[in-house]
Amino acid sequence: MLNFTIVTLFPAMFESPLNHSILKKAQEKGLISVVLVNPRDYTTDRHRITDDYPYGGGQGMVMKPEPVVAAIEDIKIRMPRAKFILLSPQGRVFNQASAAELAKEEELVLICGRYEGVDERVKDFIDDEISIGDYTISGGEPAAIVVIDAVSRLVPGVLGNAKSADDESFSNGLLEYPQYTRPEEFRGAKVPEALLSGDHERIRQWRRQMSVQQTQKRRPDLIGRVDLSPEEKELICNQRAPVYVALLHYPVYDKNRQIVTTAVTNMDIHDIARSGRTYGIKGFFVVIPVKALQRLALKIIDHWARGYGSQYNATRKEALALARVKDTLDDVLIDLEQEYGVRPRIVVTSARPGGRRTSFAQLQDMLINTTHPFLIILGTGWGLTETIISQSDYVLEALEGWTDYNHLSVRSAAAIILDRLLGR
Ligand code: 9D3
Repeated sequence: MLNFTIVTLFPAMFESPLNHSILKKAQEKGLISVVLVNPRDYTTDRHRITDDYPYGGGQGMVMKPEPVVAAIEDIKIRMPRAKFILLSPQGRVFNQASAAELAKEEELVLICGRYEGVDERVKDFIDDEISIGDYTISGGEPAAIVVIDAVSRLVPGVLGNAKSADDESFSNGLLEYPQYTRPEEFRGAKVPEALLSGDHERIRQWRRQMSVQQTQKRRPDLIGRVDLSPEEKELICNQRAPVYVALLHYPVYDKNRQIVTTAVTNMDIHDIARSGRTYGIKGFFVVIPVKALQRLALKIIDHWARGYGSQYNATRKEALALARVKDTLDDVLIDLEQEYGVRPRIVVTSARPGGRRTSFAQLQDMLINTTHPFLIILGTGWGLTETIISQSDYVLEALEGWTDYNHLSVRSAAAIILDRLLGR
């Protein structure tokens, strides 16, 4: 049994939502109960005033503390164990886990704010503050209804046994699979064949695959927290754009903004290859026009990918097998164009401020919704030249801490960029 007490200036707003369907039945069965309390009944002035002007000026009105705190204190006498929750845009965002926490309580008091908010000192009389999401609604009442609905569903007996089990199976963190009912064909759109097969194992697999695919496509923010099988992870990897990384040793700036060629380093090649393999990139190009340095790069790669080192360390072999050496960026583009039949989208990184930047979130979205190849170009030395940057399709936002020091090594930057774009 869970009792909700709602503190609201507009009790009538709750009449209809509480008197339909599941919430109505839950009350009839005595599994939940709802009591409405109006702070206006706790005013002491002739006009029963509940709001006032904000100190310091500004738009609108603020809920006065006296009536709402009087209501809270009165409720507390009757229900000493109740949990007091203020619904407000400043609260922590409500989700299924918060609903599950609240469903363990016996007495919940939901306080609905109105106007531009409640006097800050009311917060000394509450246990928690909840928002239902990042958008503006006119008051706490619709939010309280959302909380009551989500919490009540988790009270034992409110849903039928079958339905609860059903809900349970979807709290696996994935979006639900697509549902179909009759007719078998509607305006030319057929029900997927797997669902008509009668083969329960096949139906289960189809539903799971659709759940994973839908979640990856529409809610990439959720997919990282889900336990996936190796096959499911591979499905996700193969669904997104093929990503390549190029480490450019020419043309790049030196300290004095002169265009130079930088030296190949053992550690950059190893570490970027290993990061690349970890995050599932398709290839890693080391771009260096100087023949002697090319030979050095090839020697490092071949030793580990094909030579003695490949027998000595199999995981290193797997990473360095991604690496290829190229004379110029154009050679990389020609290679990829040959493989995919289209010019790859070019992404550059630049530590220098200014210009139009693509955010990591934007680029992450682009990688999910396309099969077009992407090439991320990393500069060595003091960074990529303006000419290279002007050839790119996207300039990624700079990596920044909260200090004015910004000297990441290219291999550290590579790891951070790959994690943000391709990490779970
Ligand atoms: C101009 C600043 N606004 C704050 C974001 C003022 C304001 C707008 C709307 C102050 C209060 C409200 C009323 N909203 C709620 O009381 C509320 C709410 C919400 O607006 N969004 C998400 N969850 C909630 S819970 C309560």
